[in-house]
Amino acid sequence: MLACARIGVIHSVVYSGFSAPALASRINDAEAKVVITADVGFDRGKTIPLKPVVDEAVKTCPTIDHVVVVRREVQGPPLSTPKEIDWKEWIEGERPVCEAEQLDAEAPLYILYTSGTTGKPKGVVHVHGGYMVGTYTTTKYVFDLKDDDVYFCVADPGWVTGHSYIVYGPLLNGATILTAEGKPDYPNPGRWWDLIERYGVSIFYTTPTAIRLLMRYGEDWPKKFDLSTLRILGSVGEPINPEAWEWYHRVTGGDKPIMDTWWQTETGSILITPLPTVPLKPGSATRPFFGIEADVVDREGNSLPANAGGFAVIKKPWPSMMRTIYKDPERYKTYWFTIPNCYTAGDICHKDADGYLWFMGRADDVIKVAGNRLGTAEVESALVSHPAVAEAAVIGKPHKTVGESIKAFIILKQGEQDSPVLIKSIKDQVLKELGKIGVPSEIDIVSSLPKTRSGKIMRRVLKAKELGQDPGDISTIEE
Ligand code: 7RM
Repeated sequence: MLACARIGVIHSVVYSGFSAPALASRINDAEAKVVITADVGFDRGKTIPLKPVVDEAVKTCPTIDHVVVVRREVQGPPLSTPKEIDWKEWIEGERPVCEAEQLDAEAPLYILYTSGTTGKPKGVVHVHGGYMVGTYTTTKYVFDLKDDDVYFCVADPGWVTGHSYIVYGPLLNGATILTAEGKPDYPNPGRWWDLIERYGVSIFYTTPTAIRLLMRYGEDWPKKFDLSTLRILGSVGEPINPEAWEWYHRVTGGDKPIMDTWWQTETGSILITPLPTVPLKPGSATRPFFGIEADVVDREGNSLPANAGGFAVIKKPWPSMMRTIYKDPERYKTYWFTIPNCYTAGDICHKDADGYLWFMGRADDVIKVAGNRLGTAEVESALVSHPAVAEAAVIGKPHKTVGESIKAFIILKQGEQDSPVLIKSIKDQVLKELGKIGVPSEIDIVSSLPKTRSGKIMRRVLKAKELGQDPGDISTIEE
């Protein structure tokens, strides 16, 4: 990524789990000339071949001149020259210094494909100047970055968080970063806590889904390690439910502020977030970063009063906003013309009396029960506040009398058993938290949920399956 930025080449990082057709469609949309791949990847102790997927994909990619292979296996198959190049041989003998290409601030830096709910993935385009301003500034102030910090972000580089908060933001600040391959519970659920102790990590940035995964294994794992070097914590990717917030806070010492950062691939950098000095409310991303003007509005763009649910919008441009959807300017316009005079994020949200923003999920996922709009996050948060529940996903199903009924899919914590008594007590918990309107009429106990690589539950896949419909693009699904 950095080498490309240096010489002014546009990069497009993709998730290593893509199928050959999913990879080919992104290569072809971008008209890429070079693919860089590892021969294999490693996942939970297994070796995952990557090169064969690339081989299959490039058969249908006429623009590709070269495939560069980073060999991680000791004994790999021979490469077919001259099209295929061994990474090590490629860089051997190269000069250690390379002058930076001088570019216009608006020159494209990268394209990152993000899945739309339907149809083909969108190529979000970021540019050199504004993106650097946004990622540099937010990393510096949101994480109060100091020279002696060790900064650890566990995102996947194929997700925008990896771009902005492993690579560009921290490195523009000259930060010392730690990055680790693999899953949080492999070889055991102490993996990240162990790394924090070993490297003296002071800033740790992760996702609610990872926290909930680790919660399943209990508090003994973090307790085994010395986490006293931690100073500031971060969360990104979804609303963090209060249970997960409290757990994360407690196991890391009980006194470190958690920066719940709201942003999107399209925004490039964090827009709604606390700073370390801002009073926190678990579950709220608090208020806009400086320079950002955000609001909660109705469909016509009218500002809503405190506590009323509506659409999250940004009311003026900001440096790191995407500049276009690659080769699809019409699709770009939908962000700016859905609600007049602002950028529509596609999230539903409410603002409390202190001006704190509470994100409740994607507008597409809103469930309407007897005229009441419920955010998926509200119901899921109520479900996981039950001590036996580890993860929950809810969908709306068409219902004759109330419009939609709620169906929940639940993963139980280790050692818990499905039973009618348990289901009843889970429903009672939601009743207590949200009232009758939020109680699911159906609950299925499952062992996993369809998620993206960044841990977002793909509710539309659950819904399509439930209703016997076509799930659309599922290339970003992790399992
Ligand atoms: C960074 C990233 C964007 C969507 C966004 C929201 C959700 C992300 C938070 C959040 C509540 C948060 N980019 N989202 N962060 N919701 N609180 N702190 O995730 O393009 O992959 O997704 O993620 O729905 O629109 S993304």
